[in-house]
Amino acid sequence: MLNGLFITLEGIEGSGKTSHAVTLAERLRGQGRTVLLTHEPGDTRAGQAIRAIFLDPAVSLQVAAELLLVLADRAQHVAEKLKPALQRGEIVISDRYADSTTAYQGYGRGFDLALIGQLNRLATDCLAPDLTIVLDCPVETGLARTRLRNTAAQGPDRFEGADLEFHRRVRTGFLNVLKAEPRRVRLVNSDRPKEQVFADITRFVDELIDTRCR
Ligand code: Z5A
Repeated sequence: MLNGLFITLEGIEGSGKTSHAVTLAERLRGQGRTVLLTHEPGDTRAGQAIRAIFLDPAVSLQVAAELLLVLADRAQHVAEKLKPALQRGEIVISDRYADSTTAYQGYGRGFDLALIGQLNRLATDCLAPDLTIVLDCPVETGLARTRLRNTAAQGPDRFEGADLEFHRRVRTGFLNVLKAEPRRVRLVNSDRPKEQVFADITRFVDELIDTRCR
């Protein structure tokens, strides 16, 4: 039995998922709640090895191989981290999850969406988030933010190096996920100051907690 709450943050690169996931976890912990802050790909031992191959632009990957790698990471993540934390009654915040596969490998790479849906059900063992927040901004804004960060650290990964059209298709993918599941998925405009973005995120999370704790 899963007693916890499962929240995912999704969106294009540089939309602010990681920053806001950290701030959200801090806020909830400050309220005395137990929170697992996690991410995909790469938050298990197997996942770290998968992530290294998955993101390395020097490693040539067929689209099917890219898809199967990220699904393998997810299957391990669900079994090792997500389900145990939810069974313990914790709040789980995952920086990316199954909707990223729909957006990147489906809309971005053009892989069959129905098949991705089936494979996602296999990889997740049918574990769906209680709430998904899609942080949305123009791709130019998101990529400019990540480029700023990359110059100081390292070069672009497999996805950051893709062309603008790819990133636009990914953004459309996330917006279509929202249209398909408006009860689970909420949109937040992240092309605004961080404080305003975070205020919207907390409103949706507080609504979820209020509904569940009633
Ligand atoms: N991928 C996939 O293809 N299929 C899948 O199923 C899954 C993933 C699960 C993982 O990369 C890659 O894997 C990802 C998709 C693919 N593509 N790429 N690259 P990752 O984990 O390394 O990175 P990411 O998930 O794309 O996140 P990111 O690039 O770190 O972006 P972010 O988390 O959305 O943004 P951030 O780190 O919070 O912010 C980036 C910078 O912008 C940072 O300096 C912030 O301080 C700044 N920022 C954030 N918000 C604002 C606002 N509102 N104003 C100004 N500045 C801001």
